[in-house]
Amino acid sequence: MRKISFIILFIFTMVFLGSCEKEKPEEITSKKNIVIGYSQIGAESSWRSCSTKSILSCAKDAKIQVMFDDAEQKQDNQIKAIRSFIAYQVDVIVLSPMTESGWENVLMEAKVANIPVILTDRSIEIDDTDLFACYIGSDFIEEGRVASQFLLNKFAKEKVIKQGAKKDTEDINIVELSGVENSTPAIGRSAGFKEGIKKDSRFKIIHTESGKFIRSRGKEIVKKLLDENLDIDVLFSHNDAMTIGAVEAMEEKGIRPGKDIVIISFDGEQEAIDMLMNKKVNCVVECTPYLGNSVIEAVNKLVLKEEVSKYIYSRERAFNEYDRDLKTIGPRGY
Ligand code: GZL
Repeated sequence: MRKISFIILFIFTMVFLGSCEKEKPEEITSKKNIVIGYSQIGAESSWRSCSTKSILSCAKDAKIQVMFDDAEQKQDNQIKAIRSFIAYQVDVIVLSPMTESGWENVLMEAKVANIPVILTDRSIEIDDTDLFACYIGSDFIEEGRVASQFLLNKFAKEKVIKQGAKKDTEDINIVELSGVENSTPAIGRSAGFKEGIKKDSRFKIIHTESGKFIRSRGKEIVKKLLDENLDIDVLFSHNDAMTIGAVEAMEEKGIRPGKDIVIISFDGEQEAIDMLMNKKVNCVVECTPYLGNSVIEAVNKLVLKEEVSKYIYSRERAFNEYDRDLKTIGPRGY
């Protein structure tokens, strides 16, 4: 079934795409038709769907053909797709790796076939970094640090957050809803956040569980914890999809999200920004899905054998309840 969908999707992506956002990547000077193989993780969040569209539409605008494969959240499917791209002798492979390990062999096959690999959105843990041409995406550790800084500021201002708390040194209990285990965003956001909250000994992560970046899993986990009467002061959620599910679980229990439980989230999806404006979420750390321009520019350079920076990090910001300009946030597009 997947093979057929692969071919159909390939035809689809060449026909029904909107235009690329913002400025257009510079036109390629080489004559040949460029073909790239693009292995995408899946469609688990609005963020993911937007990141796919960004790359496909920018490729279309640059007249670059795309062999696209949706791996349906399975690394094995990504490895199979990469082997198909190698067999087809694409010019460049674009890979959003589901998790950080297990890529050495297939990337060595791409190297032997002389096909450069661009990592986008997520990175990999590998000894030989020559096996990929560049990484284009977020600095997730920095995203985690930014989230911790919000929390440090908030609790510095509001010492006592629990009703009837006896002293302002009382522990602040944090539940961590993590993303896909061993994925770069889950590893980085957690590491950056934990590094930051060390500055205030009241912060205690009392429970960590993976919701795999999926809304329904976020809801299930938080419902279970609330049913167990876990004393939660803060929810640290690795993406907006899980946050939205968690908010549903809280409201079904009569708990006021953003007030009874402080909520920090990542991505910057429209629904999360709306919740921030409605005071149901306290901080949203942006993770831009608009990587298409940077990816296609890197493709063009690699085809021309030009130098490409090894790490190309997105510029991102955070939104929180203390911002005075929340109303000026434009449509997010995802
Ligand atoms: C981050 C990306 C993550 C998003 C989630 O770059 O890999 O995966 O934060 C998505 O929404 O599932």
